[in-house]
Amino acid sequence: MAELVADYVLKRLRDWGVERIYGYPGDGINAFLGALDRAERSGGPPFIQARHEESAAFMACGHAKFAGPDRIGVCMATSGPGAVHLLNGLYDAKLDHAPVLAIIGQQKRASLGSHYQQEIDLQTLFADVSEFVETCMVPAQARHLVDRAIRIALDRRGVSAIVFPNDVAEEKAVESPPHKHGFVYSAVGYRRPRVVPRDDDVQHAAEILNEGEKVAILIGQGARGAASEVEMVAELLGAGVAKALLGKDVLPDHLPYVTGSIGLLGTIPSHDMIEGCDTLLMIGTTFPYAEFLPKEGKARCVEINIDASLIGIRYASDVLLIGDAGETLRALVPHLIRKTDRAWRQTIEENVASWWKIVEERSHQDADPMNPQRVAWELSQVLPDDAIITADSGSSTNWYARDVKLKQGNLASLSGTLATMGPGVPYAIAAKFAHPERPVICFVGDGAFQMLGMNEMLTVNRYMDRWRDKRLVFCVFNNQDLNQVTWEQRVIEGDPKYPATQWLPDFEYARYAELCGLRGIYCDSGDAMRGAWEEALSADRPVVLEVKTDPEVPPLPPHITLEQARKMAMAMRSDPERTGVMEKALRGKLVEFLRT
Ligand SMILES: Cc1ncc(C[n+]2csc(CCOP(=O)(O)OP(=O)(O)O)c2C)c(N)n1
Ligand SMILES: [Mg+2]
Repeated sequence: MAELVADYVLKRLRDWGVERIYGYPGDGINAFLGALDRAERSGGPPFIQARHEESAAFMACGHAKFAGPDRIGVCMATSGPGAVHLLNGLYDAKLDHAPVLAIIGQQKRASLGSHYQQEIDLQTLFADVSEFVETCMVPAQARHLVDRAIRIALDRRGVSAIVFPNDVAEEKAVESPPHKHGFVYSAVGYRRPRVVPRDDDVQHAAEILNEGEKVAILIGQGARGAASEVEMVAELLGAGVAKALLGKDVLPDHLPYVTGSIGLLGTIPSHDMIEGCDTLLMIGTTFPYAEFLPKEGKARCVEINIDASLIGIRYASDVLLIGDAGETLRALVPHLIRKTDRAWRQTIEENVASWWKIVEERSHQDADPMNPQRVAWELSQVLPDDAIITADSGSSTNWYARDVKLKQGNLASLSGTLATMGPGVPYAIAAKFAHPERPVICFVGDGAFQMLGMNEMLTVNRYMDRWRDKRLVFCVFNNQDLNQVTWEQRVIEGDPKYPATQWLPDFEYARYAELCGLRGIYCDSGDAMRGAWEEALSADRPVVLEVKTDPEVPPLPPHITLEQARKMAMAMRSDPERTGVMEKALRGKLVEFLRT
């Protein structure tokens, strides 16, 4: 049989080093399904069937985040409904700057514009989410569309989408178009260029950093790969390092001057460092909440970002260094003078040490039946060095951000910018495919698990034989509540918890896991939590670790403003959980005051 466009596209993806395609079938991609079958005998890429196209897109995004620098995640869906389902996962990739290629089916060319079944204007639908979107109308287009889509997604760290009407995908491939006017010949390949700022700007940045007496560093995911340079600069400047959510795994939490997360999900030492600094060095971050940065004019600021569109957008920085983090810091180091007065750094280290004691004490406070912070704390005690951690969006994101103590070698991510519910489980599955020899741990709320995660346990069952090392743990926080929002209602709106919107149906997740052929472990006691983690991390198959946690333990921001306290008091007038909430909020805060 002659090679079809669909076969050719898969071959081109192989040439690009694409490892697998996450997706879900439909008649818009029928030609690809046959081609995937044939490709299995010639080296793939293999098709991994998710339970929902949104999950498939999250998996592609997870692949891009965990597989290594400049590796693209690929997802595939059918026309109409399949395409629409992909969108949220693709937006997650767009907003977190993860390179993803979406291959989407379309109805036959002749039917387009006729209000045909499953006909959606895909070019328009994907225009906003994509850096590059194009419809393949004739076979000779396929080669350059694949090449450009992947190169653009990698270079711009975003989403590319190619739409294939099914009848084009099943035509005979044209690998090398005729050498005639109107035809083009594209190439495979992408290597990220070195991007370094100008010498005089580096010099200017060094002057500002040398003049600072209290330097704070804030890193984001753009600092990934530059850990040793960040450490060197922090040492020279006598600075502490705070981490935006997506930068959590850039530096280990065991370093004494790493103050941890920042912002609403932040730590006290990060908050105090930013409040007290006179100079700020921001590296590869677009941390959104500018109110957690110094007041304008209060600190001088040097910022490094590889992307000019993402620099100078949160603080009126004095020097904007457009460049790769590692390269730029290496250029900066020879100009930096080691600070001889280490008092600022010492204060930061003391605050960090005292913070970890607060975290430990808060996590051990009684709750009914279990304090969710204990789940994170005990994980930190047994976390394998090579573990990959994913988190969903919810109250457990707080515990992930603040309480989990990452080690050198851990990888970790979540939906940092879209902050969508749903990606925790699919990210973990993609991480396991990308690194089958490493343990993978997912933090997910019961709401998110019910929304999308539960279904994917069937996917885990289907593919777990492919992973030699079976350690894959889905830690489900069963609090029967959309807890993060419940707390936002209380603290931001001053409204009591409204069970009609917030309460979740109870469900036995550990038993469900067994039904899915996985291991189910249930834990509702803080003292049993370490044992539960150890059991989960040594199981002979993937595990759902259901933790029954107390929704009344507040995911407190580092400092409550007067306004927040006022709103909270208002909410408490008629909150159904008023007694427990007041008591537990107060106890959590007391630990902090007793320490400081
Ligand atoms: C797709 C989507 N829908 C709604 C939200 C708003 N939201 C943010 S956190 C949250 C609660 C999540 O509940 P759950 O997964 O049970 O975690 P919990 O906060 O209870 O720990 C909601 C509804 C969102 N971020 N994404
Ligand atoms: Mg919940």
